[in-house]
Amino acid sequence: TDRLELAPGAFWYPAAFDARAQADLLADVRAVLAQAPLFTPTMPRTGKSFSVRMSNCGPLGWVSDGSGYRYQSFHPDTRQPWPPLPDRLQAAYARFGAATPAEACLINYYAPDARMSLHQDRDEADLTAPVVSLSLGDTALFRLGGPERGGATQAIRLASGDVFVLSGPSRLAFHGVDRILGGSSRLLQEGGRFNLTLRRVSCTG
Ligand code: MD3
Ligand code: FE
Repeated sequence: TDRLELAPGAFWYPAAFDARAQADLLADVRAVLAQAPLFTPTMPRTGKSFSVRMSNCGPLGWVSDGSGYRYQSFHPDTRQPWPPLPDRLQAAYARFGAATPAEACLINYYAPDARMSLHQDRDEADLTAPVVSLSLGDTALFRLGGPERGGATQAIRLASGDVFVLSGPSRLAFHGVDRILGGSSRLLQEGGRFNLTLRRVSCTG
């Protein structure tokens, strides 16, 4: 698998998963969503809805609502525990460099008009473990910055089957999704894009 280091600790693996592997990963996503449907997160304080819809699997899941951002063990709407993390996703986390098991897989769904503004991921107690991101469906115009808001950024097209790994000095890099290239993939019959991020949350691995 090709590996491009875009910044220290930020690795892009274009086409890491072939069409068959993408279909298998998508089947895992569909099975999770049958148990834990996509929810619409809202911003702390303002209550404004995200354009991205989300779900999770694994012991912990990331949520956002009027009270803040956090990891919790249950779905914010159904109040049911998150479904288990599928073996194939746990294997992907190990394959792309993690030394401890993932505790959370955040599933982001982008309709073609969804985006995600520039942010840092810092709700995890363990900031030493990598975040491993898998893209399925339409291509995203992803933006990677540095550790400070307002610094230089680079734009990357993340396509279906691509993997992105954030570790070490890039773990606290600013990043976001400028837009989705609607109709760029036929993997999802409904269109749009799934992004899966596999994460360690707690420090006791
Ligand atoms: C850089 N997701 O879920 S994935 C997120 O495409 C998130 O859905 C985007 O940002 C998406 O928080 C980007 C690539 C990614 C994931 C985590 C990172 C880049 C990152 C953590 C630190 C720095
Ligand atoms: Fe993020």
